[in-house]
Amino acid sequence: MSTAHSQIISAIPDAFERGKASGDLLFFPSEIHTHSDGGIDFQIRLCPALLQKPTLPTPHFNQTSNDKLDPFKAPYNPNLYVGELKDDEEGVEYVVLLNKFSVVSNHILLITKEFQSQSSPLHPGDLVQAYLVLRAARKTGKPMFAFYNCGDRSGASQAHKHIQFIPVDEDEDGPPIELLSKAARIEKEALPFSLVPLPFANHVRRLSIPSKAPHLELESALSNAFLQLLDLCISTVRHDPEYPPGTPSYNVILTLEHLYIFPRRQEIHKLRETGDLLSVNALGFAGLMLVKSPEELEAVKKEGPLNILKGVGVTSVHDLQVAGGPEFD
Ligand code: B4P
Repeated sequence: MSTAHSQIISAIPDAFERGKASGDLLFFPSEIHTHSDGGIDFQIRLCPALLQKPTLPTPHFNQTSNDKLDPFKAPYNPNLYVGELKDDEEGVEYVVLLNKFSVVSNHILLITKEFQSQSSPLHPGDLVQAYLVLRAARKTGKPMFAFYNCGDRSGASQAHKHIQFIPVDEDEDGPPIELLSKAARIEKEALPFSLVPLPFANHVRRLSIPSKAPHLELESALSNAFLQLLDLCISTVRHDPEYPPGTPSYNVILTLEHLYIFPRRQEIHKLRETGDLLSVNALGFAGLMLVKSPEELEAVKKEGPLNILKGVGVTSVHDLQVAGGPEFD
């Protein structure tokens, strides 16, 4: 395992405390409410303090940088800076920053040093570096999972390419959705599958990557899996006559064992009960929802997280076409 990735993981806790103490990292306390829906134990995080979060302008997801609005452009705030990584094969450099607006401790972002668009797909180097961060995190007993909000209907608020990482409990290998994927019995690991209990399109690939796989093998396994899922995502949205024109939006989740893509129709869900607008990002599809008031919490429980995700996701058209589709224990 690479020293660079281990060093990043080891540097996070001190950097987080430093960021908080400096006042440059804002931490918003929250409490978790578990709510079971469709076999997934959703964690709904109630975070009233987020109502105090400053409202930032949401830039358009251009292919070019808008320096004035880009918080991920050098020079980096030393109180949010964790370290740097380089993908030697692709020659791409990355910076690891702490999330300035943290709801979960030690939430980090892997950003491209040069501007790349958040509407662009994950490239082989992005996938490899993200996977190596996850591997280092698991090895040091501080497991994490990664997510990527791609496109302007995905819940993303920043246009500069950034993959995010959130820690999970030591005895967990990923977010709540991972349990469903682990339980899926599939015939061929090299084929994508869908989690059929979910009432929206979802494309998943199991990753069986040996821990000592050389860089090229890792890169090929991850980029092949990603391209398979992206093809399915594009074909899913093409089957939807009402899908808005333009580049599709989607959410990506990466764990050491699975890669997921969820096509997105819209960013915001209007809650039936309260009329509140709920912004959903990849974390919602991972099984982690965020609400800002007890009323919103009750409204989410009543409407059901899966119905909410169905509202912002896309209808599935591929379930019946999946070779060796999953069975569940
Ligand atoms: P995006 O992909 O653009 O969007 P996001 O995660 O949905 O965050 P958003 O900014 O929309 O925040 P929201 O109020 O919904 O990610 C951009 C990331 O960069 C964010 O993490 C943002 O905080 C961070 N960022 C912005 N400016 C920065 C700067 N100058 N330096 C460093 N980082 C900067 O949600 C508030 C927070 O809660 C977000 O961090 C979000 O990721 C997190 N969150 C959402 N749902 C959650 C859940 N269920 N559990 C835990 N955390 C959750």
